[in-house]
Amino acid sequence: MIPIVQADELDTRRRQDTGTSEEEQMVAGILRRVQDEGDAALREYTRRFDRVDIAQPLVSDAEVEEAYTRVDPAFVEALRKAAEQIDAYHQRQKRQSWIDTGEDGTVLGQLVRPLERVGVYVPGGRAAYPSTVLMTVIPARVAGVEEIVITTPPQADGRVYAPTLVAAREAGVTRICKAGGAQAIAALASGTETIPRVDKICGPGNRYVALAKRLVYGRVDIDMIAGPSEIVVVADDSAKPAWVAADLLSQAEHDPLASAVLLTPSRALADAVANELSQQCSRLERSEIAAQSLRDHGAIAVTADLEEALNTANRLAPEHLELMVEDPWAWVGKVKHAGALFLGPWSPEALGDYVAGPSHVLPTNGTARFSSPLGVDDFIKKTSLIAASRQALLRDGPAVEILAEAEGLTAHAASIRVRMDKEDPHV
Ligand code: HSO
Ligand code: ZN
Repeated sequence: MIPIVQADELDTRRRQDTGTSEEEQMVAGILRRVQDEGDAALREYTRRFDRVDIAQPLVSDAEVEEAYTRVDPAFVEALRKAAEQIDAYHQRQKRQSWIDTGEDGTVLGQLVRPLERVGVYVPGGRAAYPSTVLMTVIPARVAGVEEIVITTPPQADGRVYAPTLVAAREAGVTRICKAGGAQAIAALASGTETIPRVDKICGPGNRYVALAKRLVYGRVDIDMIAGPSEIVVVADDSAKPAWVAADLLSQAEHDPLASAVLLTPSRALADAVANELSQQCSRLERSEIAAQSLRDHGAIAVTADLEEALNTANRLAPEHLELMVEDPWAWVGKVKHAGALFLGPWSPEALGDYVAGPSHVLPTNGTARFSSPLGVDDFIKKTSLIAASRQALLRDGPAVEILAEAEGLTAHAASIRVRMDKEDPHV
């Protein structure tokens, strides 16, 4: 069921789904109405699209507490373990402001400041991953973001999926709103009576959410627009076929559009993994999704050697790259493009999806060529700082004057010249 192909036939470039112009117009209309009419428009869209009447979008503390009674205590415990390890990993990513004093007394520096308010979109129903709440909210909290709002569509009974509420509380969310789709993005981008306008919107969503994020970008910042999940496993004869197959399936079960690829120089391993895949896939709860993913977007390629396997992996720039080879550390230097790298037999991707520590929000669709996993850096910004001494201005002023005059900007030059009087009694 999984195609066996040549390495050079593999290509991650998938058609980007940007939406039709009608959809774009519809989303633009939603953005406009929410901006003009606030909560009233939000309520109406929730009635129309989610078929439920929400008196007001904010989730109360009582609702969150009630959600704890609807989940297994073992789930809360596992979430806490994950949260602790995700927090510890992101603590290491924090950046310090710096200030440097030069010999002439000039002080230069860079101040690191968190964003003030961040919004996280959490999909509803089956696509709701409480783990993604931790993986987006914790990096923001560690960065020092004071207000973190999540918004998620209400279920038919008007409540929010209980595991999402629990994950939000555990992660340190400050406000939870019942709103989904483009209207939720609109509310976060422009603010309503109950939902504050945020500075950045993160999180995955359906095509309408993605379209809305694209349209509000510029007014607010957004994270990446996530594509379907991907894994590339590079393995040699030292790998256990059953383990390789299990890891490929763990990605394939996400989505019929997900992609799982094995690159190996071993023909024997390729055949054994193909065999394992058919056996293990049929036993899965989501076997139909996984089978479709393997058939349409999966592949096994037998390469000339490990070198070629690594080169191919770099060309694909996958979201996840597992190295299940005899000496994985020896190959780390060859990895140029991957969202997250998993080394050795004891590091299945699922460990990273939930508890290892790094965020599982990673660059997809080959964008690991130029972008990074979601982390603390996504929630900070920098301010540069200049405090020059008189000596420095007297020394550098003439250069400024020349450059300013070359650009025809004489007011710039004059602002230097007025300060150049060596006899000035004020200094
Ligand atoms: N593998 C997914 C993340 C995820 N897995 C969430 C389980 N839950 C995207 O990289
Ligand atoms: Zn996953």
